Amino acid sequence: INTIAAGVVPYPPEVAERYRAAGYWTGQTFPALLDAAVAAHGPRTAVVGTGPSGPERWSYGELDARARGLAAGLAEIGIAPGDRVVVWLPNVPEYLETIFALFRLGALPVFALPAHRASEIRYFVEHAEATAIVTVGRHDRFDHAAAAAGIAAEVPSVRHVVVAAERDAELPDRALTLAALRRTPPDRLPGDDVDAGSVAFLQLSGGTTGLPKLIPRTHDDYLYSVRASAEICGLGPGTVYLAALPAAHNFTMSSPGLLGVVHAGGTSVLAPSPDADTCFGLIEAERVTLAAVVPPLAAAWVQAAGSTSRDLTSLTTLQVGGAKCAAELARRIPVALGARLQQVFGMAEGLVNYTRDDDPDDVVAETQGRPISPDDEIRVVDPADPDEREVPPGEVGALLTRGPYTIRGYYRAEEHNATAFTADGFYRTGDLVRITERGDIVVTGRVKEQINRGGEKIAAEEVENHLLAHPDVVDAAIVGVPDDFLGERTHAYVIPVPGREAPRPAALRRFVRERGVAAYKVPDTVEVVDAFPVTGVGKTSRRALRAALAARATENQ
Ligand code: J2J
Repeated sequence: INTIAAGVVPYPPEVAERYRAAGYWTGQTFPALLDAAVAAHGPRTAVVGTGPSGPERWSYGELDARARGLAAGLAEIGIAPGDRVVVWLPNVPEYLETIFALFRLGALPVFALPAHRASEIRYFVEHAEATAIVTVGRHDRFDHAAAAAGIAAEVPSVRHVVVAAERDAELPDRALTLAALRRTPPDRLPGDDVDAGSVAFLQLSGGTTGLPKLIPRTHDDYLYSVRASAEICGLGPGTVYLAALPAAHNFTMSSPGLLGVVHAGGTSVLAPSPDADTCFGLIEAERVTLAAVVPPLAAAWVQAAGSTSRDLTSLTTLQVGGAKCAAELARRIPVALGARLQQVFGMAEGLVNYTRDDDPDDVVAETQGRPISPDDEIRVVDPADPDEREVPPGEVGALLTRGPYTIRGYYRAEEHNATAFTADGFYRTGDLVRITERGDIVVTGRVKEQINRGGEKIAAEEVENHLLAHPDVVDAAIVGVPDDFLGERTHAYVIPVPGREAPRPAALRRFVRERGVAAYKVPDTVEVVDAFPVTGVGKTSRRALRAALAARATENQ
């Protein structure tokens, strides 16, 4: 079976053929990935974590039995191959059970982050025409199940809300518990016959425009990146991986992440929270060997390591990615944590770069590594040149990429795709980079209209649109300003409707939060102004305005 094709930009057939011939695309599907793990490592521990019913520890055999049983229950309520299902779960073992159940069904997870709130989830549900939402009850002082039920009541495509909760948990109308859907695991399920060239799931983009984008990834392309990542990072059955960041983030999932661990037959430990206290406790208790974090977390862990009584000696590698890791921080990591650093520069659209184990220390500290695949094509071009000519070797330019696991288009986004991709299929990453003589990538900045708040991506326009929804606001501009801890935080300039009382900064922040957006998108600071306090950009682009405002806000720090 082929899952979905409408709204997906396929790889050109001759390119797909080349990737198959080169051995990158092997025809392996997600169900086959789990089959292989069960066959080779059945009794080994696949996942450790705390779910709604308490601590869990499942072998590969148990994970598979649960996934099959849940798949059967989901099929019974009408979830079918090709259906999109929004997975809105924190780091609980049921996350893995759910995604493999959906893969076993040939249904497509749409990965939401636990921090997302109703306005984002509603958009994913509508854009993907999802038929179900899988979530938890109360988590992080927010009732996910109630929010999901509210969306289900408004969006006609959604027929079910499934909640990872105990069987007797109190649930909103129309919601079912995941436990109530568990059946006797059947031998065969529709996903066993899925075509590896078809789309396996929809991943989220960091976003640069008013609306987030969905990223369609195929079994073939994604699992190539997972297997190759597992090899680069030296994963094996002895690997114990700590998922400190949200499980659904592309980094945690695939670089080499939870799926790389399944491929290698190792153990994944799901951290309920990324703080040093929780994670150091888990590292000690489970003898964690590998963990992945964003730079602000790495800094917090380095700090905490000075006074911890926990035994961290099992940790051999700390991966840092999602945002630029300062060289000073990079150099402190091995000293403070007794672990090797690996820098990871990746994106949910595809391309992932790693520093390698045998790289010199300076390369590991100062570069963001090099691509996974010999067939990752990299072009560094002059961002101001309409013909996008390459800059001379070693100079800074905008990074374009194409390759065996980089998408050719966002899901149902024809108009945006026309600017996000070149005519010959390169993805415009929006990152500014230079390539060292050795061929390593150094990220130096970006040209995209996105703020990277400690690894969490914020599209300026999306937040501006929320501010513009306020009746007393006529215009708004969001800019990123340097922050010691996060690398960058957000500052909003807001112009009130003339003649009316200007809304207060705190009220505007509350307004954005109450529209139901992830907390990390709420502007860190708001400044109410009569006019944007920069001159000379009046008639130019929004981008030029933001750049000038950001420069000004930074100067005023
Ligand atoms: C500078 N900028 C970085 C880095 C990502 C592995 C790791 C990270 C992501 C990810 C991912 C950076 N230094 N080391 O998907 O599989 C910024 C760039 C990039 C954007 C992508 C993975 N690592 N970035 O962060 O889709 O701007 O993926 O284009 O969330 O994060 O963001 P995202």
